[in-house]
Amino acid sequence: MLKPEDFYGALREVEFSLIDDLVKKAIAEGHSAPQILNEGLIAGMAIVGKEFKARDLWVPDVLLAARNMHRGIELLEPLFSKEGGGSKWKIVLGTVKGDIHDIGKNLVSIMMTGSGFEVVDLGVDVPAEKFVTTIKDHQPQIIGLSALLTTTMLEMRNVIDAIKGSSGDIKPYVIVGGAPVTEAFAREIGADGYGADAVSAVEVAINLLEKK
Ligand code: B12
Repeated sequence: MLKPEDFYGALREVEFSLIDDLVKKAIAEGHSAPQILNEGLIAGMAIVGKEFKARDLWVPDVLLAARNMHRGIELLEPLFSKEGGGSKWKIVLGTVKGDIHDIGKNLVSIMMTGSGFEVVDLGVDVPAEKFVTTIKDHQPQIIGLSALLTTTMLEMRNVIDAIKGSSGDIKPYVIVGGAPVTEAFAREIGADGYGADAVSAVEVAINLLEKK
């Protein structure tokens, strides 16, 4: 059993050595990458989130935890990625305008890549128009929008309206996610799919594409 408190401790460290050791040890002990991610890193980050909410931690602490989380994910990434094979589908991913949270989006990117998608990652704070121009340039089958704030989740509706209202011939499916987003909200704003985590993100995308 992995202990979330151990990962929490490593996420709070200034040095990378603790998170490196913990993730490498968990791999060596035979824990699977999804297990290390969910029971270790994400569970550890949930404690950081709780303390941040309770004001026991501050933005610099959370930034440090985010940096360490990225490091841990980097170590797991090779275990998720499949070798070879041309990409069958393309997804454009981005965190919407006003929002700079990217840990969840990056996990979705890793899982999509590992499942045979070519990923065009637009990063964070992405305006609606950027999604529209990228659809013209890259012709993806799926757009994935991420938002972590109750304020920026509303921006998802603008992006969906901009995509639907654009003049281009290509109208990709739009899937949405991020901690405050729900299935009901996704339906309300006209998204084609919602994923509660990175694994469901892939399942939702593939279900949409295969029903075509
Ligand atoms: C890390 C963090 C930060 C870091 C972000 C660093 C980074 N590079 O991402 C920093 C310090 C920068 C930050 C800043 C802020 N944050 Co912050 N942050 C968090 C924290 C602690 C963890 C988020 C996280 O990474 N979770 C782990 C990942 C793996 O989970 P996830 O993002 O939900 O992603 C999963 C799913 O949602 C899904 N998913 C995600 N994206 C997508 C996309 C698609 C298409 C699909 C299908 C699925 C999907 O799959 C992912 C993998 O399983 C949360 C607390 C929390 N409980 O969420 C607060 C939190 C989100 N932040 C919060 C706040 C308030 C802020 C600030 C406003 C603080 C401030 N006063 O400045 C700023 C806002 C900055 C901005 N404009 O965006 C609040 C939001 C409250 C609200 N109701 O809106 C939270 C909830 C903390 C709290 N409880 O108060 N934050």
